[in-house]
Amino acid sequence: ACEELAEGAVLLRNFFAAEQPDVIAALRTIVKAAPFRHLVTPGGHTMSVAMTNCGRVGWVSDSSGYRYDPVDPDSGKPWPEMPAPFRDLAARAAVQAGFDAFMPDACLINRYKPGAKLSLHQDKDELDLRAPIVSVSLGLPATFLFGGLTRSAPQKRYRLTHGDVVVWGGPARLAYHGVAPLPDGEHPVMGGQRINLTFRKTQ
Ligand code: MD5
Ligand code: FE
Repeated sequence: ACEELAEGAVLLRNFFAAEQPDVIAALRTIVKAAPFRHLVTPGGHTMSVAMTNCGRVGWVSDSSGYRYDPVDPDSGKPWPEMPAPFRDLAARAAVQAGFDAFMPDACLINRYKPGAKLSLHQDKDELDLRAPIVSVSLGLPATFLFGGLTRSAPQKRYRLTHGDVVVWGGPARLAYHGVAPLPDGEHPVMGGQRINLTFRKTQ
């Protein structure tokens, strides 16, 4: 089932059932090589969401700013490669949403434990804003906040659950968005956390 949340934003509920075990196995391998860490924002705040990456470049933040970096600053090594089940899932979702030939070069992996949140922001560190962003939700349900093109625009709330995929493109690509503090819970596959895979074409 395909649901248009807003112009350019397509929600695919429970999209990845078939390849779920492959995706989760690949995720565990990535996290062993590049463990989750809490990044510090340029303003000096430690993020409540823990992050890691796979792909040619990874999103990082430190006191000097945000950037996409080919090297994991914690290990000094390249980020783990983007595994085939990740690539396939992202490409398939983009096609389903009406984009084709989506070739992400970065996958930011966000981990929310209860209480973790993502404040309202825009994703604009990527050079090609015509490419969509594909996000895959795993584990505990979260409330996603979807605003408009200005910080003060009214927000809609969507509950995203395990297996939901959202393709953010067109006018939704630059909308302000965030995630409300994660409620406590236990998910049968993922335990007491929510993980979001965010696929991007950065160049
Ligand atoms: C998350 N992550 O649930 C979200 C999924 C991030 C982030 O926001 O920056 O790591 S990606 C949601 C997204 C991306 C691009 C545009 C819009 C939403 N949008 O227009 O609402 O951890
Ligand atoms: Fe974002």
